[in-house]
Order: sequence, then structure tokens, then C-alpha cells
Amino acid sequence: MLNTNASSAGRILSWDRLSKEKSAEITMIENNVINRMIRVLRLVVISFLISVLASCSENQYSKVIIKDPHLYVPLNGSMMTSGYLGIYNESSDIIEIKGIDCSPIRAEIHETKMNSQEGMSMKKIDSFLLEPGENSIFVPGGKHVMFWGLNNYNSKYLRCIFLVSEGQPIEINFLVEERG
Ligand SMILES: [Cu+2]
Repeated sequence: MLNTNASSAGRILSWDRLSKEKSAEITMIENNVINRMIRVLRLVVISFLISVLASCSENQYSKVIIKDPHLYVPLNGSMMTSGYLGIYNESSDIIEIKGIDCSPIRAEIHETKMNSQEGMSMKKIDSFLLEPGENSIFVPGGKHVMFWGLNNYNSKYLRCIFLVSEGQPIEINFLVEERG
């Protein structure tokens, strides 16, 4: 009686050990599966990020470069002032600039022209085209951005966007310079 009990107890013990080993093995397999899933997931995330970056660099308007955007604080007693920059179209597409938005500051794209009757005069430009590889430089006496209401403007920069006919607007961060 006692013997059978002991041996069946022993059998239960060894069965117990066996199932523990089995469950340890199962845990290991599960760990392996989880590790593999993590590795696959990591690959998926990385390749997703790469494809996002790649599609960003294909975006034509990331290939528009704004150089040295700056404006001067208005002269005493003047409501208006002007700003200058270089814009380079490094994309393979024609880009149409359809205006500028510096809200809440009012701004327009202007061009100064020499005229035999009136001398120098300036006119608002509604839009202009930049061919692939073309650049346009805004300078005194040429194209410029006209600003109104910067008399008590205290920030070092003024954020604006060039509105374009297609795609993302182009960001411009004008450095606000003292006259001197
Ligand atoms: Cu002007």
C-alpha cells in the first residue's frame, strides 16, 4: 500500500518536473517568437521611416531654397518697410509663387521699375514663375517684399510663407534688422 503510494507520488513528482521543463521550453519558444516579432517590427518601422524620408525629399517644394531673408525696421514716421531674400528653385518643376502671407502683418510682393515719365515706381506682383534651376533675388531697386505695420515689432524674426500654386507653401523666416 505504502509502496504504491510512494511510487505514484514519485511519478506525480516526475510528471510535475516534466511539465515544468515543458513549460520552460514553451516559454523559451515564446520568447524567441516575441524576439523575432520585435525584430520584424523594428525593420517595418525603420523601412517606413526611410520611405517617409525618401518621399519627403521627392517633394518638389523641399527643393526650393530661401537664402538670407531679411527686412529692415521702418524708418521713423514711415508705416512701410521692405524685405529681401534669394529664392532658388532646385526642383525639376516650374514653381509659381502666388503671393506672400505674413499675417497678422500685411505684406505684398512688389517690383520697382524705372519709368521715363514717373521715374522710379513700384507695383504689386500677383505671381511669378521660377523655372527649374532658376533663382530670383529680391534686392533694393528690384523685387522686394513690402510690409506694413512693423513699427512696434519687437521680435528678431518674422515668419511668412510664399503661397504656391501647387503643394506646400514655402516658409520664410525674415531676420528683422535695425537700420544703421
Ligand atoms: Cu514696394
